[in-house]
Amino acid sequence: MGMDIEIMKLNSEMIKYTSALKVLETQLEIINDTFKYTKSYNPIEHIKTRIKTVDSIKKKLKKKGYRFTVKNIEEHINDIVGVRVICSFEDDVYDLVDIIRKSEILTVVKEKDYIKTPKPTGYRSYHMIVKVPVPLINDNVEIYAEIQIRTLAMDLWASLDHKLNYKSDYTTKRIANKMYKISNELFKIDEEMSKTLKLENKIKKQTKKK
Ligand code: 0O2
Repeated sequence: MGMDIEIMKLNSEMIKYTSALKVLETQLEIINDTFKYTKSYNPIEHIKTRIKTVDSIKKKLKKKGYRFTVKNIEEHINDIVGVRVICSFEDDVYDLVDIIRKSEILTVVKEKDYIKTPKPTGYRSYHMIVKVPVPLINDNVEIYAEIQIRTLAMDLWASLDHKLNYKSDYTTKRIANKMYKISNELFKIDEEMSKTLKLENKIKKQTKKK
C-alpha cells in the first residue's frame, strides 16, 4: 500500500525528470553544433537518452539500503535522467568533458573517470553528474542527471556486456576474464585509431604548407 502511494507521488514528479531530459538534450545539441566546427569531423557519433524505470529505481534504492520513497529517490538517486554521448576518438571524450565543465547552464557535481581507471569488469566510460536547471510553469527546479561519455569501442563493449550479463556476475571467472581481455583489446584499437588520426592530421598539415 505504502509503495503504491509512493509510485503515485513519483508519477506526478516525473514531469521534472522528463523536462530535465529535454533541457539537457538541447544543451548537448548546442554543444554538438559548436563542437563540430572546432574539428575537421563530427566528434559526436550519437546521443542516447533514457529515464530510469521504476523497477530499476527500486532495485538501486534497495542495493543502497533505502526504502522506496520519493524523498529517498530525490536524495539518493542522481541518475534518473541519463544521457550517453558516443564520441569517435578518446580525445573527443576529454574535449567534451572540458566543454561541459565550462557550461554556464549545467553545473558539474561529480566526475568519475572509468577510462583512466576502468572498473574491474573492464567497463570504460567517463561519468559526470550534472545539475540541470528546469524551468517549470510555476516553479524553477534543479534536477541531477548522469552523462556517460565514451568512444564507439568502449560503447561496443558496454552494450554487449549489458546484453550478455544484465547486472549480475558472469557464471564463471573464465568468462569474466575473457570480457576483461576483450575490453583491453578494444582499448588498444582506440589508441591505434587515435595515433592514426594524429599522424594523418600531421601529414595533412605538412602537405598543405608545401
Ligand atoms: P542502467 O541500466 O544504466 O540504468 P553512485 O552511487 O552513483 O556513485 P553508481 O550509480 O553505481 O554509483 O555509479 P557508476 O558506477 O558511476 O555508474 C553506474 C552506471 O554505469 C550503470 O548504471 C551502468 O550504466 C554503467 N556501468 C557501470 N559498470 C558497468 C559494467 O561493468 N558494465 C556495463 N555494461 N555498464 C556499467 P546502472 O544504474 O547500474 O544501470
